[in-house]
Formats: sequence, C-alpha cells, structure tokens
Amino acid sequence: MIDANNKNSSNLLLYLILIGIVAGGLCGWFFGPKMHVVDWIGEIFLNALKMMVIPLVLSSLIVGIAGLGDITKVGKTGVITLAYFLTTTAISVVIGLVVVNLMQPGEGVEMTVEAADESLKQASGITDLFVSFVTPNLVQAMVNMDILPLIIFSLVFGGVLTTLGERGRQVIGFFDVLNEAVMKMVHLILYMAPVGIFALIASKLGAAGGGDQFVAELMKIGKFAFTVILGLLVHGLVMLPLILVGVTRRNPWRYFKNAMQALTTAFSTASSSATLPVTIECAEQYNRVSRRASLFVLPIGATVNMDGTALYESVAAIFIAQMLGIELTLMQQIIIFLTASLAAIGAAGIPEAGLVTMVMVLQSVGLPTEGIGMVTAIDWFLDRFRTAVNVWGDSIGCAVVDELETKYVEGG
Ligand code: DAS
Repeated sequence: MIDANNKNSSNLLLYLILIGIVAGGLCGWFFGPKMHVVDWIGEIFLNALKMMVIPLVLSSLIVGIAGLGDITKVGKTGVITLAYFLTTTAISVVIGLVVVNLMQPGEGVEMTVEAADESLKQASGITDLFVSFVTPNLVQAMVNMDILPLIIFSLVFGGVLTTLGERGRQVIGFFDVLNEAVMKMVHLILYMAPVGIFALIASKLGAAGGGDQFVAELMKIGKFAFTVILGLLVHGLVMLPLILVGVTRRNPWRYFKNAMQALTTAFSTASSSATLPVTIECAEQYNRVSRRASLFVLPIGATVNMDGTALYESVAAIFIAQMLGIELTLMQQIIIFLTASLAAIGAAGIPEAGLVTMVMVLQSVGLPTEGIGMVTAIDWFLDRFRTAVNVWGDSIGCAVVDELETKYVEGG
C-alpha cells in the first residue's frame, strides 16, 4: 500500500512538475532564445535520467524474466505482452489513417520541399530493423544506447539464469539488488524534476524562437499538427482507457492520475527511455502493478511499443502525399499501415526518433523523403505528445499483462 506520506509527497511533486511545465512554456514563449541560459539545467536532468537507462534495462529485464519462474511461463507472458503491443499499435495506426483521410490536412498546402538532412537518409529498411535486434558488441551497444539489442540479450540471459538452479538464483539476486538501487537513485533524481522540466521546456521553446516564431511555424502546417494531436487524443483518451477498463476493470481516471508524473516527464523529455525509470515508479508505487509485470513490460515497451509514433508516421506519410497531390491506393495505405507499425518498433525511445524512421515509411510507398522537411520544423513539439502517448500505452500495457497473467498464467 502507498503510505500517506508517499502519496502526499508524490502529489506535491506532481503539482510542482505541472507548475514547471507552465512556467517553462511561458518563459520560452516570452523570452525566446534568451532562455538558453537554462539549457545546462535541463541537460543535467535529462542526462541523470539517461544515466539510469542501461543499468535499469539490464537489471529490470533480467529480474523481470527470472521473476516469472520457469522459462516456459515467459512464453505465455511474452505472448500476452506481444499481443497487447501489436494490437494497440495497429489500432493507433488505423486511427491515424482515418483522421488524416477525413481531415485532409495536406490539401492546399504548397510544399516547400527542403532536402531532408543527411542523417534522415540513414534510416534503415525493414530488414535492417531485424538485424538491429542482435549486437556483435554489448559494450558498444551500451555506449551507443542501442537499447533493443540490450533488451534481447537481457531477456535471453535472464531466461538462461532460471535454468541454472541455486547458482543462477544467486546471480539473479545480484540484479535484484541492482534494480532496487537504481530505482532509489531514480527517486532522488525525481526531486529535481520540476526545475529540470522547467528548463527543458523553456529552452526548447526559446530555441524555436519563442511565441511568435512558434506560432508562425504552427500556422504553416497547423492542420497537420491538429490532425496528429486529434488522433493521439482519440487513441490515448478513448481507445487505451477502454482497453484498460475492459481487461482490468481499473478506474481509468485514477490510473491516469497515478501515471501523471511519467506522462509529464515523457512530455518534457520527449524520450520514452529517459522516462522509463519514472514509468516503472508510477506503475509499481502508485498504480500498484506487480513488480514482475512492470519490470517485464515497461523496459521492452519503452523501446518497441510506440503507439504515438506509429500513428504519427502514418499521418505524416499521407499528409506528405496530399501536399504532393498524390492519391494513394488502398494497397499503398496498407503498406503504410505495416511500415508505420514496424517503424515504430524500430524507433528508439529518444527525442525525434520518429522523424528518422519516417524515411522507411515514405520509401516503402515511393514518396520523396524530402517531404520530411515540411514537418521537421515542429517535430520537436509533436514529439512530446507522441512520446506521452507511447508511455501511456506502456503504462496501460503492464496493468493489462499483470491482469491477464494472473488469470491465464498463474491461475491457469
Ligand atoms: N521521442 C520518441 C520516444 O521517446 C518518440 C518519437 O520520436 O516518435 O518515444
């Protein structure tokens, strides 16, 4: 149970974070580029969260897998988790395709096609995505923050440990203590959140030129931004809560409130990976999801379950086609559906990752990747909304897996 002190302190911290977001937005809006003076504060906060990601992913997944007992159980839990990830991602892409075809945001927008910068062209194809699941060098993967291969390694390593009897249990015990220590460090970092989030929002909005510049950019492709945010709201505030209530019978408003610290951190950092420690804290401490389910679902979800990104990729691809006056066939929209889902799996939980993997979606239907230039200007803004939806989808996922696992795996 959460003791009163914990609950009060967490509410106070949440209100301070919300004040930080509003104050950061106002300062960035009115003082513009001058707010770069606080860049260093936001950088410290973001780096502190990122610093915890590697030890957290390794320890939480190894402990998460091992916590399931014999390896066969992981199969059922893994299937439930995968089914949730694929279902919610597919639903989010369908919502994206419906709203962008209804809203037609690209109609009448003259397209200033700037060549997308070289880094965008590096985005991988679908086969590269599967190759990226396995790294030849674990240390290099940690250095590069390649989370996906580290997840694969942790899942297999944790599973193997459960077959080594007492010796395996001793190693698992080490990762268990490591995970507890990492979560305690996250708790300490969170006390910095209100100031760190203030600085991140203020410096980012200021760097975009402040209020006037931001409004000018938004007006240029406002209908596109509105379409993306509308789709994200439908998915995040209707579809996902329906799944939560339908499967777990939990109160969606209370679940949302208890996840608010994670959602505000996701919005301000635009990084699911950096938010992961907070997502785990909210799931276990406030929403009372079992440690086993949260440690199994959340680290994987932060990297491969990105409903917001998948929806965004599908909307942006159709928007670019509309701007070019290209009528996409049903088959081409189905290809966008598949590649947007895969691109979201391949996107890393870092800022603007969705912009990079969008190249794969555009290439899949032969659209010019230069069209990305149009959306780059406000991608940093929309990224926050889609990251928050990504984290919200993960948060609901661990409650759903917890419920179904209790019913069909343990109970079964
Ligand atoms: N910023 C990514 C994340 O951390 C999402 C994206 O770029 O689409 O989830």
